[in-house]
Amino acid sequence: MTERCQVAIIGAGPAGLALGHMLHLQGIDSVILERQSESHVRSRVRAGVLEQTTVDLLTDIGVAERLRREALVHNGFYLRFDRTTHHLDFHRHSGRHAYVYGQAEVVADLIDARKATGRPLIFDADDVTIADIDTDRPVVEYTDVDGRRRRIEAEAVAGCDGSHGVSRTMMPSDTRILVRSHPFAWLGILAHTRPVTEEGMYSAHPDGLSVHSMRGPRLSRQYLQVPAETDLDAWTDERIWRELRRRSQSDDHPPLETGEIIEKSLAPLRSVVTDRMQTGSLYLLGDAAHIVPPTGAKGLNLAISDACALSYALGRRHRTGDRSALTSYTDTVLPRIWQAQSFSWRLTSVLHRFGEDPYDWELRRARLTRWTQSPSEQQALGEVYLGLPFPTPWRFDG
Ligand code: RFL
Ligand code: PHB
Repeated sequence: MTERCQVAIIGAGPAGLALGHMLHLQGIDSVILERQSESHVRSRVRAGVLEQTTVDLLTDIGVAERLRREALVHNGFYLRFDRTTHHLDFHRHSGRHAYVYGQAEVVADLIDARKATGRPLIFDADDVTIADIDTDRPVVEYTDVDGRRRRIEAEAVAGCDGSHGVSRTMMPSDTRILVRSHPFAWLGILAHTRPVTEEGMYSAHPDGLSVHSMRGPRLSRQYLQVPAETDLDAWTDERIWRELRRRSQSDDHPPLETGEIIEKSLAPLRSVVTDRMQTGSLYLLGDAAHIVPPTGAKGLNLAISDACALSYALGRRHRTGDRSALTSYTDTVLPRIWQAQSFSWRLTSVLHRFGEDPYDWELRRARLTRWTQSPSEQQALGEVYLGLPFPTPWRFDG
């Protein structure tokens, strides 16, 4: 059985769902295919910090009502080192904010918005394949929840299926994939405890980074830098709390509150950029094309920024037949992606422990000290943390 649509979107993460909504608002139809179940997608604990730029976009496309009510509004973040806590106030320089609102909530709001449009969002879509991307009639096939093979003929395919999806495997073999692996991972927890500071905190300890974020007044989200080959089972709750407490000790705040851990996960740190994000009628977005380490909280924001650029380009073709913005999609999005890579790498290299060398720690401490003392350094960090402008508007209004 063959269905037709303008855009086949693979993956119902932030990139795919946001793109689907922006296309809908421009009168472009799409089918979103998601491998996982709806409950799985709604409950995946991941990112939490949204740039002002992302929140402005979500507001503009009408999916930020709950976010505006429930998100925690932050001016910047805290840095802790040498047992001393410093606040970096980026809001002061720009009037802009960062918003703490879990990725699962963003995804839930986008799923609800999609359902309200009545356009197709298909969960449990197995064995997705993509063919004929060198034509204007690419074909996507999948097996539905009842085991039936389905076929969709589209005009474009949006690969929003993350770093383990099928879309990126369709890129030509000469596509350059630039990778930097880091020798550590983040062990993350969600716990019923009061966050240690009112805004998120990176604590740079000679023995490694700890990150203290939150999802609510009594719900903390915290991370520990651990070696890449860490076995999660070796980390009992007690060991996690001990290490979080040790790395975040200070002379100016009470010790960390401990409590029930309700989620535990391990995420390796990687930096990846596919420096060609399109081939024929296939376009890659978000984690399917690039990964940043979580330091700096850029991944979800970049996924939304790519969706915005592709929405504009598809809108332009739809309204005028002009393909120029589609042709230049990669060139349009890559500069902002590299700014995020650069920012994430900068934070990663200053905040993590890389080895035993005491010279290394002193260099990092010197950099951290500049960040806490220099308004111009803070302004520069804040420009990227709160979100550089998106490369294009989301809608073609010509
Ligand atoms: P996603 O969210 O991975 O969504 C891809 C979707 O595609 C589905 N899929 C398939 N569907 C059909 N067929 C297939 N063959 C498929 N293969 C996969 C998947 O099930 C999934 O639903 O990618 P997207 O949309 O590009 O979004 C990217 C973000 O999820 C990611 O960059 C962020 O989570 C990264 N990140 C953070 N980003 C931020 O902006 N702020 C943060 O505070 C932040 N913190 C984090 C993070 C990532 C972390 N981990 C888990 C690496 C903290 C952590 C610990
Ligand atoms: C989070 O709240 O999950 C979070 C905070 C800061 C980061 C990454 C993730 O750098």
